[in-house]
Amino acid sequence: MAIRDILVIPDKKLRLVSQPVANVDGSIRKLAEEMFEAMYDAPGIGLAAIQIGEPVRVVTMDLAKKDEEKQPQVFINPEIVWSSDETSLHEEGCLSIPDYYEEVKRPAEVKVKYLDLEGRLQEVHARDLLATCLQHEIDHLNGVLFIDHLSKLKRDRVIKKYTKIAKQAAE
Ligand code: GNR
Ligand code: NI
Repeated sequence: MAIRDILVIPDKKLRLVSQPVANVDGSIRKLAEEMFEAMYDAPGIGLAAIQIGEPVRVVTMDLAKKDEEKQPQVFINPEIVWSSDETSLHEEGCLSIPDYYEEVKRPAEVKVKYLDLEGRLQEVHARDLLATCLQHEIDHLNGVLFIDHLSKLKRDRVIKKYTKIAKQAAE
C-alpha cells in the first residue's frame, strides 16, 4: 500500500479536534501501522493521526537515535494528568510545517495516561524530548500547532508563507 500523505498547513483538517478511540481493535492497529510508515518515511519522531487525515486520538512516536534500534511507541487517548510548574525551552519542528523550527516553552515534565495497543491503561512520567513530543502530539489531537505557542507576529508570518506556497502549488 502507498505511504499516506502528511497534511501541511493551511490544511483546515489540522484544526479539527480528534475523537477518542472507543475500542482498540484491528482498525486502530492498522491505523498505527500506517502512521509509523508515514512517520519513518518522512522522517519524523512523532505523528498524530490527524496528520494523515484521520481525526482520532492516536499518536505514534519513536525517539531512538539513528544508530539505535527502533523504539516504536503508540499512545491512544493520551491525556496530561499532571504538568510541572517548571518550564523548559526546546526547539520544535512539525511535519505539517516543513522546514520551520522555533523554540517553544512548555512544562518541563508531564504525566500522561493513555491506552497501549492492547487497550491497557498506562501512565508515563515524561521529561526532556519525550515530554516535549507528547505535548506537541496531544496539541495536534486538539487542533493546536506548535506555532500557536509563538508570538502572533511569528505565527501569522509562517501561516502566510505556507498559504502562498499552497496557492502556487495549486496554479
Ligand atoms: O519529527 C518531529 N520532530 C519534533 C522535534 C521537536 C519537537 C517535536 C517534534 S514532533 C515532529 C513530528 C511531528 O510533526 N509530529 O506531530
Ligand atoms: Ni507536529
